[in-house]
Amino acid sequence: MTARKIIIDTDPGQDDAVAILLALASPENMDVLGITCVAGNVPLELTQKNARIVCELAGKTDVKVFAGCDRPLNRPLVTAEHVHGKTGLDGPVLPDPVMELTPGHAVDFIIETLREEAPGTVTLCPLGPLTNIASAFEKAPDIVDRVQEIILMGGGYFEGGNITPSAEFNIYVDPLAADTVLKSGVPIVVMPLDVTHKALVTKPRNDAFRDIGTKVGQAVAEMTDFFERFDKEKYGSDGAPLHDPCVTAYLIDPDLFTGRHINVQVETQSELTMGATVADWWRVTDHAPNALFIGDVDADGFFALLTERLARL
Ligand SMILES: [Ca+2]
Repeated sequence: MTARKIIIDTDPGQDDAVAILLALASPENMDVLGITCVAGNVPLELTQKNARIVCELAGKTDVKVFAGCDRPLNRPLVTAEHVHGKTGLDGPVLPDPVMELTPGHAVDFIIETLREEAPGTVTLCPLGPLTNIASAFEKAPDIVDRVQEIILMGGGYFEGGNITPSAEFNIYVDPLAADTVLKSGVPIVVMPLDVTHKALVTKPRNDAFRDIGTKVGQAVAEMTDFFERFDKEKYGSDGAPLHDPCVTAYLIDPDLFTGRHINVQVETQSELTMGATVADWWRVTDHAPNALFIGDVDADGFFALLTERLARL
């Protein structure tokens, strides 16, 4: 199997950081063409900086990191410092990045890359609001058919929402962008809260990160420690869900996950349910499937993979 060419579109975020580290630790599975940053968990100024901090933590300073959209398509930006801390990457003390942003706009990088690479060979991995991806599709409709697959973290159905009662954060921040992506016709895999809430960082799993005994293992343990404080209080669960790494883990071992090919649509009108992902899990309509909506994960297998790969960095 050859490594899949991917673009990681992200708003780091501790769980984004772990997803990026997993990708950078797995060159046989993923060739990271670039990391494109978007406003989400924290403003763009911080997400683009955090992405570079994470690359430096991994010792991969040659990765291209681009800044992208600083606000959603048609709504004011909503951020999540209450979860991720003021910097977005609270927890470990990590140095400011020395590596610089790659010149150019993230949206243009996505467009140019899809035009340059052979059709059907580039996979997009959005880990935040879908503003950059939707903007690229709108600016250059010719690239849509050239995308191999989109594997995204976002949405929720049985688990409801985590920013409003009915909406998951990434989709809520830019519902119009999510709508554009889900209607694009590109093959899509969705990692909703329904699956990420099963990928919980329990104490033994957190200890396993720390026991790797490296700078990366220590930093990951401290990041998950940080946002566990919030999630335990909120959900009373055993630990915090590690949302975004589900995306990059899927590229390594899709058999860890199970889901259904179904129709998924986004609410873009109602303020009450704005950003809700209406998933036809029970196939009660004849709306054509547009996504593989993941519902379950082999959590022990997922954390074993994560720990093994992070130990490489
Ligand atoms: Ca994220």
